[in-house]
Amino acid sequence: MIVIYTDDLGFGDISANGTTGINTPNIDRIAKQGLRFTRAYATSATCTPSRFSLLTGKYAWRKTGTGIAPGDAALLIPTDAETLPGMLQKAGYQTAVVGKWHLGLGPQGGPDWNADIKPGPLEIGFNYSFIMPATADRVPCVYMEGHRIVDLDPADPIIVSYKEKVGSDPTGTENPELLKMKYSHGHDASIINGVSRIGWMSGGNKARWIDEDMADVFTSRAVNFINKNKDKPFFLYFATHDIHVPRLPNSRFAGQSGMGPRGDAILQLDWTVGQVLKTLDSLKIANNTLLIFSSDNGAVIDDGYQDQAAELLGKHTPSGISRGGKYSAFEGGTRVPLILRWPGKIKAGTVSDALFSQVDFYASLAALSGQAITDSNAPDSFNSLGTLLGEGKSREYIVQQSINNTLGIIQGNWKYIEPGKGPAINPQTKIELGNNPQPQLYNLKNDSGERDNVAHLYPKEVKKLSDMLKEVKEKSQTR
Ligand code: NG6
Ligand code: CA
Repeated sequence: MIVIYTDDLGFGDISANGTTGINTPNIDRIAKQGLRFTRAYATSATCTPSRFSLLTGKYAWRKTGTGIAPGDAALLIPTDAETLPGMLQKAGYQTAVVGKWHLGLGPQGGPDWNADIKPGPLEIGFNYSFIMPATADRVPCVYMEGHRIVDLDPADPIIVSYKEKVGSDPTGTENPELLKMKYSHGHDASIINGVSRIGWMSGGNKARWIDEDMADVFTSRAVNFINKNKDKPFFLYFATHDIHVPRLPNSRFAGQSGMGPRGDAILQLDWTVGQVLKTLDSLKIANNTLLIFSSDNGAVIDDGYQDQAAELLGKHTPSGISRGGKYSAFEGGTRVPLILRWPGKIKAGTVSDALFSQVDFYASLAALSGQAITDSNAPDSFNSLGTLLGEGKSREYIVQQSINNTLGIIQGNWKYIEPGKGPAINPQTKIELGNNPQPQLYNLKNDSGERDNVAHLYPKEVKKLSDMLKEVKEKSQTR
């Protein structure tokens, strides 16, 4: 099994979903040979909580501290509960994470970057781990393999702070003339590889990554893992950096999309997917490998760097027909691409309009590998294996979480958004966040763009959905 989990890729960012402004032939090939979903959801409109839910089968909003994690956060996933990779390990799978982590590392108080960094992926069920600790726009800008930072020179130890400047490296605020890509908001601290980041770091000079090589580095580690494990059951959680900021694709892709770095990053992502497909073909294991392609949250245009994403967007619609984007309680926050391929098991070239939530991967893959889930684990994960294989049955309801922890619930074509605190629009990203002090109700069938709040016309529907949401929140387990 392989899960390619992309970052900030919107529903409308791939040609498989009908976009014409950009061509993603490799991603489209998964769809041609498999099943494409139109109503699949990440649990949250940001990265950390979506990943938390994916790996634990639990809504992240049940646990405090699972919002967007700083780069020096402690491990957010408890080591004493079973996880998705841990469950698959028990089923005899070799498990790996390659790419973006962003779920914290180390004990309370955060990691000591210069020693063994644990607990982390290896303590929650992965046999192999090659990760960036948080995001590419957060320090420390280094890779980690297992418990250690790759290429760390003990004579040049790493210091990281999210409170104040450490060391004497230049920063975005002090030395903007050193920047190859300027920030638009936030991202004004330590400069690494000509780009200022969130947070400060010093030391670890030999270990620092080159953003332009990142897709190559992660792809080679993912391909190596597949090669090494081709004869055994394996689970690869391949969490790409693309298309998150800072968008600095390799020179092979720079300038190729006509949409600037954001579009070029999509082409680089498509190349990455192509390398995985090629590897499965050449090893002749495509037919017995379930391949899942999705994203952790919806699209964002300006996420903090002046990379011309807005200026060069043209007619491209990253969120497709949905309103809002990353961070939002509107559909653009969590309705994401989902495509599965499993030749012989999933019918080629099919499309499903069934409701699916990523929180269900856990129980669905448990069912697939014959594992029972004990009661306290994966409390919100339902076995939706049939849906994933194309039988078309919708999840009973979908719960969505915005950056402001405003929750929405979808049942059938109705969507309810609870009264939310927080701005209606984020002034920096310009994204409509879906916060409204009044209840909101939309009929997604007639009004997929959530333009017409009909809460006042259907008070019974509002009551039904708000009661359902209340029950989901009050219970500690929905499964
Ligand atoms: C925000 C960052 C944004 C991005 C996001 C996390 C600022 C102003 N914005 O706080 O750039 O890093 O966090 O994205 O700093 S996520 O996809 O990992 O959730
Ligand atoms: Ca993300």
